[in-house]
Amino acid sequence: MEKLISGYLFPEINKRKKALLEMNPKAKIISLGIGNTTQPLTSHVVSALKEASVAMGTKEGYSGYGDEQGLPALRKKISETLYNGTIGADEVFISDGAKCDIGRLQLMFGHDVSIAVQDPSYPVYVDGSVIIGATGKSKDGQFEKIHYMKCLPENDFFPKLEKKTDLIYFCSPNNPTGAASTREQLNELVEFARKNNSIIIFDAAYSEFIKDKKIPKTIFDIEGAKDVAIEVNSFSKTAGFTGVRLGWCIVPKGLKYSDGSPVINDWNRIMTTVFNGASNIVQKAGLAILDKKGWKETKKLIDYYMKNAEIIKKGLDEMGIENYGGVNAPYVWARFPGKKSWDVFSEMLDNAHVVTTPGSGFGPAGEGFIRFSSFGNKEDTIEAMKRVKEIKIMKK
Ligand code: PL4
Repeated sequence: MEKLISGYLFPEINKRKKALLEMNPKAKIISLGIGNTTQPLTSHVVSALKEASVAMGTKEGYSGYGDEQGLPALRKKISETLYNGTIGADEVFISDGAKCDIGRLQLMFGHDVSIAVQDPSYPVYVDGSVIIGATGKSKDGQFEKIHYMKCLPENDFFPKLEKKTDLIYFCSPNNPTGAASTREQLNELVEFARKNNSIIIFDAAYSEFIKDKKIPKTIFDIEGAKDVAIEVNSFSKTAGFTGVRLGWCIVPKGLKYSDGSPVINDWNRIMTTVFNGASNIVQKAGLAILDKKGWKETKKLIDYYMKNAEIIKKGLDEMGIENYGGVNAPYVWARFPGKKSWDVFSEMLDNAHVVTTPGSGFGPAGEGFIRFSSFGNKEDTIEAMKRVKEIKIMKK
C-alpha cells in the first residue's frame, strides 16, 4: 500500500475541488472530470427496477442469494444480444461492475505475473496490481515489473507490441485517450498474445459508444481471441448504471494456462468464493436494458452524451487546442505541449471553475494532456466550454 502514489486519482481531484469550494463557497463548479453519468435512468429500466423491488415484498416474488455467476436469463440475454450467441451463456459471469471484476482478476492472477498496460490508461490496472504485489519497486512514478506501452497521437494511440508479458491490459475505446482500436490493430494484439502466451484483459466498458461500424465492439470479434482474452464490461456508462452497479466478465472456455488447465474454472472459483452475486433487482433491470424498448432508450442516452463530446471538441477546436477522441468514445483528450497536466487542471479549476482530469494521472505518457468527460449535462457542458474559452487558456 505504501508504494501507491499518494492518493487514487479521482479522490485527489475531489479533494482539490472541495478545497476550492472552501475558499470560494459561491463558485459554481462544473465537473467534466470524473466519468460519472448524470442523466436519469430510462423509463423502461425504472419500471423494471420498480417491478422487481415490489416483487421482493411478496411471498411468490421474493428471492435470496442467487447463483454467484448471475441470473441465468441475463447471462443468456447478454450472450445472445451483445455477442450474437458466439459466447456461451456459461462463459458470461454477471458482476457488480467492471472495476470490481478487474480487482478480482488481479486476485486470481496473483502477484507472480508480468504485466503490460497501455500508457496512459485507467489507473486501476496499475494500482490494483500494486496492491496485489505484482509490480516490484517504483522509480519516477513507474513500476519495474510493469511494461508501459506508450499510446500517443504519434502512434495513433496503438502501442508498439514488443515485450512478452503474462498479462496485457487493453482498453478500447480507451480511457482516457478516447481512441478506439481498429480491427487491424486488434488483430495485431491478438496475434501478439497468441505468439507470446499472454492473456489479454480487455476492458470494453465504453464499447457502446463506438459509432464507426468497422470498429469491433468486443475483442471476441477478432479471430483467435477466445484462446487468449478475457473481457470485462458493464452497464455503468452504457445505461447510466454507475450507481446502480451491474457488469459482466467473459471468460471463454478455450482460454487455458500453459499447463492446459482452463482459466474459467479458476474464475468460477474466485466468483463463488469472494463474490455473492449481483443484486437480484438490478439484474432484472439489466434484462430490461437489453430488450427492444430498453435498448432503444439506452441508445438515446448514449447519443445525449456523445453530443456533449461534440460540444467539447468543437470548443477545443475553436480555441486551436489539439484534441483527440470524442468520436467513438465519451472522452476528449486535449494536448497542452510543454505544460504539466496538473497545472492545466489547476488553471481550469481556479479560473474557469471547471473540473477536468489531469492526463498524468493515467500514466507517464499522459503528461501534458487533460481529459474532458462528456458525461455531464448538456447545458453545463456548453457553459464549461464557454468559460474555458474566456480564460484564454495558454496552449503552451
Ligand atoms: C471513478 C476503462 C471512470 N470511482 O463502473 P464500473 O466498475 O463498471 O466501471 C469502472 C470502469 C472500468 N473500466 C474503465 C473505466 O473508465 C471505468 C470507470 N472510469 C473514469 O472517470 O475514468 C470513473 C472513475 C470511479 C473509479 O475509480 O472507477
